[in-house]
Amino acid sequence: MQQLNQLRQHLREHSYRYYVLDDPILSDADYDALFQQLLSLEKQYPNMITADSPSQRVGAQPLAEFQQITHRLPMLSLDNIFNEQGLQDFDRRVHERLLLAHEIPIHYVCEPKLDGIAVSLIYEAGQLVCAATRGDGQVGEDITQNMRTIHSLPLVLRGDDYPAWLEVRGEVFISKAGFAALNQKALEGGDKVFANARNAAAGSLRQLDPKITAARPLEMICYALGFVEGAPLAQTHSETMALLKNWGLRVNPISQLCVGVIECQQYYQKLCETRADFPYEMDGVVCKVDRFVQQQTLGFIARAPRWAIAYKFPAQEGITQLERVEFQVGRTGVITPVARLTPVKIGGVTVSNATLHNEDEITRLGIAVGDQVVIYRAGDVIPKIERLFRRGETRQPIVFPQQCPECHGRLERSETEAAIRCSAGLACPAQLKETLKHFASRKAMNIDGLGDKLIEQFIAQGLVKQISDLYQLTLDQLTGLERMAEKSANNLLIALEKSKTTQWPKFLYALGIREVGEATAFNLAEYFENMEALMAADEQQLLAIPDVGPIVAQHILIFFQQPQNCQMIQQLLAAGIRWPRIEKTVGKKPLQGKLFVLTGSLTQLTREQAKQQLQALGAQVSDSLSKKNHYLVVGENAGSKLTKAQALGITILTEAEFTQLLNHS
Ligand code: 5U1
Repeated sequence: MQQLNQLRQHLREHSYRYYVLDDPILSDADYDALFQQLLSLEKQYPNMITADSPSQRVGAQPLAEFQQITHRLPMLSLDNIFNEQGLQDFDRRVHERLLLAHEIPIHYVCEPKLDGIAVSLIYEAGQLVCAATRGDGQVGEDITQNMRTIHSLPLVLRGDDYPAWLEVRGEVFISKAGFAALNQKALEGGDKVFANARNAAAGSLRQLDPKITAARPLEMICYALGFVEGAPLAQTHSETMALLKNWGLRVNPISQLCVGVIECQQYYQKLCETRADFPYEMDGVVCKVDRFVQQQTLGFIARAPRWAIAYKFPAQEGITQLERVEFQVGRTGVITPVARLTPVKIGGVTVSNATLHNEDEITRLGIAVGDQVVIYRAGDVIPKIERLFRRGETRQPIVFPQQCPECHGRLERSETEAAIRCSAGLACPAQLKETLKHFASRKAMNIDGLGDKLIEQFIAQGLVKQISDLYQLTLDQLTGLERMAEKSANNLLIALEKSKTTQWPKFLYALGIREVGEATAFNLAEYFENMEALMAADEQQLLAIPDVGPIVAQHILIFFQQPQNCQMIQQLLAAGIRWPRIEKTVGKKPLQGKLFVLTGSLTQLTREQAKQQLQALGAQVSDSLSKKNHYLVVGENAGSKLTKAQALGITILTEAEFTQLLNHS
């Protein structure tokens, strides 16, 4: 046993030197020989195999599905800036919020923003016990089995000074070389190639069989802590990164402490010029306020922190020929011209399609088929045609269709927007297909296994003419389809059944109301307790909801005025779709009878949200302070109420204490 443990420890140390310190002292062959030694010893003594052994990276069993994981702290995204002015503005806002004079430079840490997938890792007692995707920021998917296959990720932390419960966040990615090799292998095997390294990384993490993931060249670099139990580990981000590195986690060696915004700009400039020399794709620089007390004071806005920003690299350009233009019909019937291009490599990615947005855009660009055009690509954004580069020798004008290219329905041009739409609604197979795709998507009803090809077959065979038909599908119908074995058909029926138990905001989002994205659906669901209340809402009520402006309100009103939409909702509910009722006012009310006053500005919630949450817990919120009050919640720049509350002996809560109270009530 001792020999086994020593061998494992050696292997871990060599991995650490190789992946984290970038300073190996063993050749690959020597490392392999050690690893083989471990395998043969473990074969001899199988009952001595431990889950944290370097040999146990690939789990034995594929999963049936990914479990959901609720993050103990939300996984935030970052706001973007695109130029030096944006950086200056960010720095000014930081100074203002910290009440610091502009001359006092802030300590920032700058690091590359990798173009990958954000992941959370949990180490309990130093053992990797859980890994999850970001998901919607609140709830992600359990990808522990897959993350264990990443060799640069320690299954056990080094040392003994780590906290009992440690959450670490970072980016999973595939290097440029790894991506090229992966696509080469796919080509040789006759498989589909990946469009870019980010998609390849995302697809690799979403494999139910960890053996597939293990064959993908995934890497991870850590960049933040999540929830940590116990006393703060350090005072700054840079100290924290040093701790993570000591514990065996890979952090970015080129991150840099920058004193003041000028140094941040210099860092950005240098990285922008040299980014092609790095082994992985990056799409910008992340600038973070280094000191945690300052981060805390700055707080968050919506889903992004005020103490960090993503400073994106400029888009990359390339020149190629416009071969033809096709017209696609979207979920809401909008006809979008799509340019088919002679494939061209831009920033390491092959681009062969670009959006042309609408008819006005084609006119503005003045382009024709056969022209040489300049393509613009910015990170994840769909490439677009920037401008005409050179007219082709033979040119064919781009002619916008007079009727829907899919169903030959009548086209309508709206008075308020440049879009042209097919008027056929769900009678148009393209709109039906996109509607079903949206309905089944992960953030909506999350119907596993209901992919594009299957939806196309349903529509072609006339099995699904409207959303609710999905829930009437039978095993016989499914097994009659191309490439649909009984097992897959059964799995789909199970997934459909499972999707019937959903959540109110998800169902609302799944309905596909124009301009109602995930966040708006969430806000609507917070405000309107049920479908009846939402359907009965008037414009004024809708406008009171965060995120809902006059246009969105109109779309919601129009949606519910259309009888076919109301009928669709009825049919879906009749099919058994349901969600747990969120009890707002009945049941346990832990703050019943408590009288609160809020003062100053809160960073994590708006006043209104704080008020609503308190009311939901049974508390009352008043504007003026008297001795009847139990609590005063103090945000930033609190005024005279604070002194008055102190004089009256009222309990004063900081924002952090208030958040804790809400979370634990
Ligand atoms: N390098 C780096 N990337 N990145 C992405 N740092 C970093 N921090 C992030 C994200 C989303 O979020 C912070 C709010 C922790």
